[in-house]
Amino acid sequence: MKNILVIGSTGQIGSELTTELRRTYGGDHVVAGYIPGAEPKGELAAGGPSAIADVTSGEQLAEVVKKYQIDAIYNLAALLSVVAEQKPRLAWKIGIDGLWNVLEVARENKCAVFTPSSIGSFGPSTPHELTPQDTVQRPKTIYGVSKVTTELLSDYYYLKYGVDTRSVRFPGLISYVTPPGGGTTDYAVDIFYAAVRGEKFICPIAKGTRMDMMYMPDGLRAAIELMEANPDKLIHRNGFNVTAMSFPPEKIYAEIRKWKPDFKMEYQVDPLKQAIAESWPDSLDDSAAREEWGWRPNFGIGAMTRDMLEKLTEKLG
Ligand code: AKB
Repeated sequence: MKNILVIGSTGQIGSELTTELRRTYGGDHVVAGYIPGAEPKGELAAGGPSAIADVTSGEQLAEVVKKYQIDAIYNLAALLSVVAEQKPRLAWKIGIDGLWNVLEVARENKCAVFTPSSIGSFGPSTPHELTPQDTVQRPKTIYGVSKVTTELLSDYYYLKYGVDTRSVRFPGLISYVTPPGGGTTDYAVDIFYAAVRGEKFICPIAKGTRMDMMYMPDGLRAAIELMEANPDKLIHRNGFNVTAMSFPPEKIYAEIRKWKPDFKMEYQVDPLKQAIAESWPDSLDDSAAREEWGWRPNFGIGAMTRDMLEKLTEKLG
């Protein structure tokens, strides 16, 4: 059985991905990597081993990889788009200097590496409708610059050293488990918390602004299925367009109101978030992922909304 290290196991994706990987590969085979101050708790702490795995220290990563005889690393350490604009140096240090350390450790220890890219790797000059797999990537945010670099550096390590690097360009991920922090697509999660708490939602993104989104169970499956895909079938590697739905704020609001007719939303547009959102695709073409490794989402906007409302209502009591 494969041994896996999840770096960033207590974050929005990591907390659910670690649990899902443990279900598939067994608890003892999946190490929850964390940084001090963000220790795993509850099920995450009890379900298997955990270890400090800070991407800014190559030596420390190497120790963990050797100790647990790691075969595959899911590297989820990154700042999201809005917070990265406020701390560009830190975003680079974690996203790129950190990735360098991960790739070096992977090269020395023959590990496969998954590092997510994002719709943030595209920019204003990218075609916005059905954004192709291979197209212009000239983002104007540090998040985008670091995601394009992530894709290129990961490709480089594959081509030069044969490191098995793979990634997807995640859209906004919607989940009821761990809230995201500092992203442009966070509103699509926050709106559900407001609806379930019976509060009015103040929307930071303008009416008509479409972005790609995905329900977390599909996001987890995308990462795991790509890492399990037959390498002979992969023409691309870093990273694949994947999507499940694309909507503007008024569409998700209307969808929630089917279940909560009294729910209210008002717009107070945040200029930074809006500028980032407008520079991203309106909808992705994910046919390369479908053709090369059989990607298919299970949740559209209706099924996702229903499940989110149900699960969040249980969670918030
Ligand atoms: C963000 O909004 O920053 C992220 C992303 C789409 O990469 N959720």
